[in-house]
Amino acid sequence: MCFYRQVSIVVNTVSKADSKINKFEKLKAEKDGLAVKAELLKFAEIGWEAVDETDLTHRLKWLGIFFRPITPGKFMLRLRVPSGVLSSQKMRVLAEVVQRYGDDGSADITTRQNIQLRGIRLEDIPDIFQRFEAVGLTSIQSGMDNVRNITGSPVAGIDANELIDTRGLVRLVQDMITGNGEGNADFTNLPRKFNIAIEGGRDNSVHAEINDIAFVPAYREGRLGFNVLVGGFFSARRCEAAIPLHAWVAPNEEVIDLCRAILEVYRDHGLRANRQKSRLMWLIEEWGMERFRSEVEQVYGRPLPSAAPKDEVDWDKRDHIGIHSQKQPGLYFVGLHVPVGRLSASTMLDLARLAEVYGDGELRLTVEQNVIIPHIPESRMAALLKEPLLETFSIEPSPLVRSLVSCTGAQFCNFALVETKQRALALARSLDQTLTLPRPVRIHWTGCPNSCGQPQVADIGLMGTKARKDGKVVEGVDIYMGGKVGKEAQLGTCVQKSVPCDDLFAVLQDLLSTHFGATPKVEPTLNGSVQIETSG
Ligand code: SRM
Ligand code: SF4
Repeated sequence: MCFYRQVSIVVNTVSKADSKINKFEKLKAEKDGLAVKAELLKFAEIGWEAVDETDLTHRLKWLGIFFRPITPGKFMLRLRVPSGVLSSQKMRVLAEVVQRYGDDGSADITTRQNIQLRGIRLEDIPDIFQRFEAVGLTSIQSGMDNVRNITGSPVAGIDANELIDTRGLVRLVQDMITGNGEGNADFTNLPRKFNIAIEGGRDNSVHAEINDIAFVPAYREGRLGFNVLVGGFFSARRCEAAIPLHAWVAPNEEVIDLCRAILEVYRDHGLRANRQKSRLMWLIEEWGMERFRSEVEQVYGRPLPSAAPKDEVDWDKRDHIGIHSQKQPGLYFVGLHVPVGRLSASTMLDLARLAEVYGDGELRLTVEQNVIIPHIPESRMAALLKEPLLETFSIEPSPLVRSLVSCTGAQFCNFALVETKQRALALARSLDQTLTLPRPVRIHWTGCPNSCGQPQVADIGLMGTKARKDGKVVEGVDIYMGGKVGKEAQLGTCVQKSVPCDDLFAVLQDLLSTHFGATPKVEPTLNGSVQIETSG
């Protein structure tokens, strides 16, 4: 498999459903995004400043290469990590890639249990891609109008209570969509981005319902397979949970065929005039579910069995932090908390080492931006727990830090209206110092209404916006509440608008006390009396 192999580019026909097309449709029609694959060596030679602007800022995203206007010349590279499963060998390669950029090099675990590298220089990409290929890593089709990293339970294959081990299926669906990582021009011109989740556990640990296609485990006539949901998405304009396709598929090639059929229907008929109305749900609504299902069935080439009467998602969601026994007797998985998903070269190298020394060399990423080390024998546990990395990536973080999720925010993302990661962490730590919580409260930060940090699935979601304070425009948030995950999942809604970030400590203290039973921490003083901590 040579990365520089020329792929045949098919410019897909623009939807017949609407004649007007937007500027993104034009740029795709002029030249398919995947075409830049054959030009990488040239780009590396001429330098990013000389690359055609549309190639630089848009088409390179088809290869997972993101120009960052905030740090010009230092690119972000978005991988694909199906089900979040990563070998230590792959982690080491990723670490070595960012290591060469010193302080500019870092990585983030994303809300799609994926990895993004930072500080990357365009001139290094051909070499980086060769190193990726050698260990089976790919970043292909991970941005723009492509299918994003496909999520699955992070404890697939090791969870004693799992129903279906979805790792193989997730991998096969990725291979189908990406042409085994080489690039597949059949699916490089979708009307918009597209998300797929295949859940095999009882707790819906990947928020399947917020994906364009979601497979959730369900028994039909005594046979275990998946009920299928479609059309879930978040966008600045609108957020919807996925709705039933009224179909059931067996956990085999039917999943791959159905994904292909839905993608083809979406590619050929999805709405392309208005980018704010291009996600799959808009097509489903325009057609109605009956027609959508029947069009999918035609491409699928056989009748789709009706859905099972109920699905098997009947647990509350778990966060996987801490020590858990595996279904394999005598083995454990340990969930390490990675504060807001941020990794450095040295922590990545350390993770790779720990996976090899204590486990079998495997790592798993979660949509909460954390890491799991599986396959640890009981006899190795005590030594693992003494490793210095566990002081940074704790197995028992304080309650609010534990459940914290944050999107990239203003440090690297030019859509951001606020800085997120550092602020999120500082605030959660301060609140943890002053409050006692009877149960974990999941706080998700997202820097703008695009909702990459999924504030709508959180107990408390904070979405960056502009606010006013003392007559000045300042960084602020809209506050979401009521997001429920796992069984009976539901999306949270906005309860308070434009709260200045500087006021958030007090506002969150109040929300946590009123809605989540938080009480002030009582600190003993030197003279033996008690004092109540009220600020942090
Ligand atoms: Fe996202 C665009 C980061 C998950 C909805 N997202 C972006 C861009 C590419 C914008 C840009 O070019 O700067 C951000 C890159 C910033 C950077 O430098 O990191 C970005 N999105 C992320 C990540 C890294 C957030 C994180 O910190 O984890 C996540 C990467 C996932 C991955 O591995 O592929 C990420 N983005 C999501 C999710 C959550 C999910 O998939 O579960 C959503 C909402 C769900 C959905 O898409 O339905 C999400 N991102 C968006 C949108 C709004 C899409 C829409 O239909 O309008 C945009 C803007 C766009 O596509 O036009 C966007
Ligand atoms: Fe950027 Fe907005 Fe997504 Fe955060 S939510 S990563 S600020 S696009």
